[in-house]
Amino acid sequence: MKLFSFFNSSASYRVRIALALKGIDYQMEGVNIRAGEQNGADYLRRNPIGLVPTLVGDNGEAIGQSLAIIDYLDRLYPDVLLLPASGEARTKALEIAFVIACDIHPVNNMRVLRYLTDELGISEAQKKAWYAHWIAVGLTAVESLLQKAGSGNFCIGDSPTLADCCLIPQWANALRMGCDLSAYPRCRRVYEHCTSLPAFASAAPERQSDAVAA
Ligand SMILES: N[C@@H](CCC(=O)N[C@@H](CS)C(=O)NCC(=O)O)C(=O)O
Repeated sequence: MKLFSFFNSSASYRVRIALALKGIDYQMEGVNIRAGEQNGADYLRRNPIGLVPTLVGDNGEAIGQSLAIIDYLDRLYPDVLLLPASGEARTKALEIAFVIACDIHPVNNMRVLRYLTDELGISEAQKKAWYAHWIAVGLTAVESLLQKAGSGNFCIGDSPTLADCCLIPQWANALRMGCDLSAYPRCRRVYEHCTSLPAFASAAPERQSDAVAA
């Protein structure tokens, strides 16, 4: 398997966590999204939306969208299931994952932020305020879902799920962007516990071979 990813991309980080939790060996090829490599013809042939990550499976098929990739990995490697097979835990894991992947992440994606600054002319301070605003709206919801789920070291239950694969990268990004995260103690506990585990630690941006200075 080959993962096309960027070290600082939170969607790539979700997939790296899943691969590490399942103990899957894979090759990594860096796609420098700051330099626009995600919009090159070669990359677009594999992933027409022009975003990372893309996973090329052992059969040569390219899959885009981090949540679809994790679902694919769950089908192929079901020993460690990240999307619980059934019941309330599955629904709760999807709900948290979707708040992060569908509601928080898209409005704070690099191309959206660049459009705001480069095309609409907002200032760096306004961009930071935009980012922090959507983080606050989204993490307030996640914190409340964690409370409902009775979270502890993980978002749901006693083992990692898709929800943790999404929360850890989103929290790491918010930290990097200097957001005030004091109002989300349940999220913080999950982040601190998960990042202390070897699989999560090995997926961290600074541990990737394509990591470059900001
Ligand atoms: N829904 C996509 C989101 C992918 C995504 O937005 N990736 C970002 C990095 S985290 C990206 O490639 N950004 C490049 C850009 O904004 O041009 C997924 O889950 O894979």
